[in-house]
Amino acid sequence: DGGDEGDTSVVVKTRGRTKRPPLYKVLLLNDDYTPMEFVVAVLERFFGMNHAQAFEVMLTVHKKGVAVVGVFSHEIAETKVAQVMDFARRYQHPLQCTMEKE
Ligand code: TYC
Repeated sequence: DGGDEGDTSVVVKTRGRTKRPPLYKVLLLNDDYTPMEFVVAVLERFFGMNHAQAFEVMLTVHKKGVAVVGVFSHEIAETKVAQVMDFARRYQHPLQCTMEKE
């Protein structure tokens, strides 16, 4: 009787460090040619900002040269960068967006 169900034992690891996945900052860079309204539209469209927030962040980039526009997992950060770069290229603006490990 029985005997053909194999070993059902489970090994449970109870200790050890839990490593959270690294986060990545998405950076928007200033340039002399991309229209301010286009940058505001990018921040609204891809980073979920309202118009006032987007305008404020755009001005920060314009004045300081760069700003962090969001912090995401590696995959989401890569997607945001690609979306912004594709959108800028489509409208032939030189806007640059990059990511770096936090
Ligand atoms: N410096 C640009 C201008 O004067 C505006 C600008 C802001 C461009 C932010 C890029 O990431 C940027 N038209």
